[in-house]
Amino acid sequence: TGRIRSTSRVSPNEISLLGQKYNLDGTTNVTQSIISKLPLRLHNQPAHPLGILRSKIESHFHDFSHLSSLNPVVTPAQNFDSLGFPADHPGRSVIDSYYVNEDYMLRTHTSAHEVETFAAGHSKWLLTADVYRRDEIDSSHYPVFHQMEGARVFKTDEAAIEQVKADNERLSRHLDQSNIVIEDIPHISATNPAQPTHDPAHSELIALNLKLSINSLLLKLFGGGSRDAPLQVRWIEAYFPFTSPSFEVEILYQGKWLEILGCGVVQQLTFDNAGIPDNIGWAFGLGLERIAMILFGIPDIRLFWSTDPRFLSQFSENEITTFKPYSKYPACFKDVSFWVPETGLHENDFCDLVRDIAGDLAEDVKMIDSFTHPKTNRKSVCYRINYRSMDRSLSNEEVNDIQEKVVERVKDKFGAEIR
Ligand code: FA5
Ligand code: MG
Repeated sequence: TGRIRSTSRVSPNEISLLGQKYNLDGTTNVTQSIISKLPLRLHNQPAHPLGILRSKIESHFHDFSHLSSLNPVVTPAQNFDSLGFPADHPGRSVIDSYYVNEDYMLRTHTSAHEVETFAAGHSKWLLTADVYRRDEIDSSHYPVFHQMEGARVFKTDEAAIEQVKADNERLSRHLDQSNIVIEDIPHISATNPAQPTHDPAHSELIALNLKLSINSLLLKLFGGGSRDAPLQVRWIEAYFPFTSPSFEVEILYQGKWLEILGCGVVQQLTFDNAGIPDNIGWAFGLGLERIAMILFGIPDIRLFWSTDPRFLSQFSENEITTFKPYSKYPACFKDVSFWVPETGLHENDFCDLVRDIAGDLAEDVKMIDSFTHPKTNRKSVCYRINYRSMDRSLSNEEVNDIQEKVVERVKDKFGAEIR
């Protein structure tokens, strides 16, 4: 199927990731450009926007355990099964996730570490990590991004429940005094139910504790606004296999609602798998890039990976400052049209191929045309690739060279016929 195309093979059948060797097989779809990101851990750089944001969130949840640097190579059991994902969940496919081989993959979310973190005895914790998803190419999508998982567990005895109530009152008082407008939904409902093993009243208290904790974090990050322009937060019903009830949170930014995180009341299965069945609690997972792009005014997600001093020198530890864009270098558009092979060629496969060859020089990939021949039933597509460096001017020869390689690879790896 042409899925094995890593160039960092130690030997034809082996690959080394963070010092550990793995066998390759028919499932392997990690590319060299992805592998090169594994050691970078941007969230550990204190003067990088992602590191600054991470510290800011950690200082808000100052009495939580602050964890990071866990190995991104996990088992599908950790990433999916331990959290109750169904066997046929689309996220498991090689279309959406990066596999090292049949038995190992790159985590697609920080929730992959929930069970082990609860099992280690942490009852209030934050965990920051790089996560990997096969995706399209544009200014807000990158196949590696950073998430922060946060969770809190409570015992279910009377005294513990009283503590949740007290904590809820304390958090409510703080929020009542702030310029924040919250569009709320019921904590539990017929379509977003409490779990069968939970006392619905307990589930409501935990969901409220979650909402108050998140709302106060957002207030800390985005400020209270003014009386005329308060921070606007919206809670939406969501679905995750590993929480119920589940929510997504959006904030209003420049006239648009922007998804910040997913969260909910942790499924009993997670606690059972962690060996702490007699607990109830909440968890959230937020995307650091999304928030950092707003807070620092960073216009393109590729900039987080820049080592250009004109980018990095603009930031310092513990300070949220507005990014001043330096002049953009010219863009160069190249089109490629081909007949899609009978075995198919997913857009994610094409984007990965482009990234593997062009790296961060590919700013945007768009399908600009697609049609099916009425007689032969063959499908033809045309992709437009926008090449642009963030650090320098690209020469015509260089771009032509890259484009030629892309065309060759589409032919060789996928057997596509160029038009
Ligand atoms: C999750 O990943 C869940 N694990 C979150 C969760 C944790 C739910 C704990 C319940 C309990 P989701 O795929 O929606 O959910 O991603 C969570 C957040 O990551 C999003 O809200 C967004 O902020 C960020 N995110 C998702 N995809 C991308 C992307 N391609 N680029 C940048 N940020 C992204
Ligand atoms: Mg989502």
